[in-house]
Amino acid sequence: ISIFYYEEFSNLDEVIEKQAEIEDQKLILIIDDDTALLMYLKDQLEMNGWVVIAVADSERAINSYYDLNPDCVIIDIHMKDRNGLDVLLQLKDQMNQQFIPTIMISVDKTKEMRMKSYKLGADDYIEKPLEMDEFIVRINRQLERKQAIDDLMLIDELTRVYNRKYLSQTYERLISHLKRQYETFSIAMLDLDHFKQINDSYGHVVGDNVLATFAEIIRNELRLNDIVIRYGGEEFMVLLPDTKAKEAKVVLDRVLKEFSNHSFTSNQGEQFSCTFSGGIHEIQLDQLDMKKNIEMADSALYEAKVAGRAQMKL
Ligand code: GH3
Ligand code: MG
Ligand code: MG
Ligand code: MG
Repeated sequence: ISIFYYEEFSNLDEVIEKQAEIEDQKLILIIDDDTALLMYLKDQLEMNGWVVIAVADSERAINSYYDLNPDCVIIDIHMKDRNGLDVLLQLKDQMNQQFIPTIMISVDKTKEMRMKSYKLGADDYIEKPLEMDEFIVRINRQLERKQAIDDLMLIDELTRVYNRKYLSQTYERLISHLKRQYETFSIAMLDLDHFKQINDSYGHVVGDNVLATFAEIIRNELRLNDIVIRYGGEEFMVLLPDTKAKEAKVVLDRVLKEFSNHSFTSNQGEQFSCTFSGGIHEIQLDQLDMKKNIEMADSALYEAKVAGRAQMKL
C-alpha cells in the first residue's frame, strides 16, 4: 500500500497536468503516515467529488506544495518521521498571505493539543477515529470559507498583480471591444526559467522576492492599460490591448532585458540573476475562444523553452 501511494504521488507531473483539467474541482492534500487510512480517506473523499492527493511522505508533500496548490490540507499530528505540527508550520510558511484551510487530525484528545494546533494556525482539529460524515461536512465548511475569500480577491497578495479570477471577465471585455472596433489584442504567457533551482538553492523566501520583483518590473515596463495576471506559481499572463504580436514582442523583449539585468542577493550574500521565456499570440477574428488562444500562447512559450529559454516566441 505504501508503495502504491508513493508511486502515485511521485508522478507529480501527472497530478499537475490533471489539475489544469480539473480547474473547478477542489483539491485536497492529506498527509498521514498511516497508509491504510490514507487509502480509505482518498476513496471516501473522492466519492464526494474532490480530487485527493494522499501522501505518507511529509517531506515530499512540503516540497511539492506549490505545484499541488491544494484547496485544503489535512495533516496527521502523530507521524513516525515527524510531528504534524511541524509540517503545519512549514506549509503555513509557504502559504504566505493566501488562505488555505488546514485541518489537523489526531488520536490526541487533550485540550492542550487542540490549543497548540489552533495557536499555530490550524483551522480545525478533528479527533481520530474519524466520523466520516462529520469529517466531510467539516472539510466542506472549510472549502466554502476559502471560496468566499477567494471570490473577494482579485489581486495576488505576493506580486500585487491580478490573479486568475480576473482573467475571464477581462478577456470577454477585450473580445467585445475587438468585435466592435476590430482592434486586435495579444496574449503573452511568461514563465520564469529554472525557477525551481532558485528555490532549491536560496530558499522559497528568496524565490518569492524574485517573483515580486518580476511582477514589479513587468508593471513598470508595460503601459497602464496592459493587464498582468499571475496565471500560476511562476507563470504570468499579459494581455496587451490594441497590440499586434510583433509589437508585443518589442515590449516584452524590453522587459526581459530589464529583468535579466536585475541582480538578486541571497541570504548568504550570493549574487544571482534570473530570466524568463515567453510565448505571444495575437487574437484573430476567426478564433475568439479563450482556451484555444491561451493554448496558442502556451505552445509558443514551449517553443521558447525548447529553443534555450530567455527569449520570446510568436
Ligand atoms: P522551466 O525553465 O522549465 O520553467 O523550469 P522551472 O524550474 O521554472 O519550472 P518548474 O515548473 O519545474 O518549477 C517551477 C517552480 O516554481 C516550482 C515551484 O516550487 C516554484 N513556485 C511556484 N510558485 C511559487 C511561489 O509562489 N513562490 C516560490 N518561492 N516558488 C514558487
Ligand atoms: Mg499517524
Ligand atoms: Mg518555470
Ligand atoms: Mg512553470
